[in-house]
Amino acid sequence: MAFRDSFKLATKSAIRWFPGHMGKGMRQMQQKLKSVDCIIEVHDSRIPLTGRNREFRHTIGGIKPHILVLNKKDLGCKDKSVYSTVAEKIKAYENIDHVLYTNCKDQQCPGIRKLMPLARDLIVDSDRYNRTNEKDFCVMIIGVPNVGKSSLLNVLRNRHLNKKKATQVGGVAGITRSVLTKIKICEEPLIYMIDTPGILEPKITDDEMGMKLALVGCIPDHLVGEDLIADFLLYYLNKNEMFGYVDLLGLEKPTDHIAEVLVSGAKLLNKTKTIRNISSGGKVILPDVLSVAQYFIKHFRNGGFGPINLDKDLF
Ligand SMILES: Nc1nc2c(ncn2[C@@H]2O[C@H](COP(=O)(O)OP(=O)(O)OP(=O)(O)O)[C@@H](O)[C@H]2O)c(=O)[nH]1
Ligand SMILES: [Mg+2]
Repeated sequence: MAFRDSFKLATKSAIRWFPGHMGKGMRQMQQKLKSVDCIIEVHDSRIPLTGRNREFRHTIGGIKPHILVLNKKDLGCKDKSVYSTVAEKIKAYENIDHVLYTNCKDQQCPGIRKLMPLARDLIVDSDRYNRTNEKDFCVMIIGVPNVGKSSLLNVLRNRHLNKKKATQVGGVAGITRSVLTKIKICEEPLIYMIDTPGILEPKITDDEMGMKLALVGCIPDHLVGEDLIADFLLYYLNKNEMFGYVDLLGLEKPTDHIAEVLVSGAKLLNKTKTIRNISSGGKVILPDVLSVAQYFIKHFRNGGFGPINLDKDLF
């Protein structure tokens, strides 16, 4: 059976989610740069090459030591050889030498253990300009929404200081709304960290890039539409011959038609909604396709289809 080999949005409009707090956050981050020694950029390991905000490189990156943390590695690719291929590619294109993979749900994860010693070494070896005489180190965490920036700060603080959560975490994009005051992470050496709001590029013109960001949850679902995200997920699974959705949603065989998938899922999961027929006044029972789309997306985000590297084709 032939499946789609590319995904194009029906309307030409770019995916856009740049609420006021993002522009403000970017300005606040620039203002704080003077008191920062190192940048930790967090991104989702399921999309190591896609959707990283290029604005960061112009306004934030460049002169300070820069570590790229590819988080949620429990959901991304588990193949260690891919880790080094990704790191090499990023090094070649962007001049970022330090790439670590982390899982914030596991304090013992090697990437979490290595992160603070690496930041310390890079800061000690760097030119600290106006901060040469400061005894404490300051690290700023940046990245697109919902990749785990605040979770990383919390897990590091817990690991090094045995302290509870200091910054709010949540399953939807846009939890941290402003650049926070510095939070102590480590005593020896004294390291502070600044949490920041997730910031996307103002306009995402590449359809697949936008859909990958939406699928991993960097953009609120309702803005893109759960049906569209579900269709992109179906496109991706078929293209990569991952047919676990067939049983999950009660189909007989793979299909590239999202409506077929959602209606079948509604039947299997008994998800229906009752609406009133305006002309007859009677009740009509319809499949609740929206709630099946949400179920399908959630299954992917919980790792139900196994670890996935959505950027596989880009290597
Ligand atoms: N599976 C998994 N989930 C994670 C990991 N790190 C964070 N999360 C989850 O990802 C979601 C987003 O985490 P946050 O720490 O709020 O992300 P953020 O980057 O601060 O998000 P914004 O403040 O909205 O920009 C939460 O539901 C976390 O529990 C991880 O390593 N693995
Ligand atoms: Mg946050």
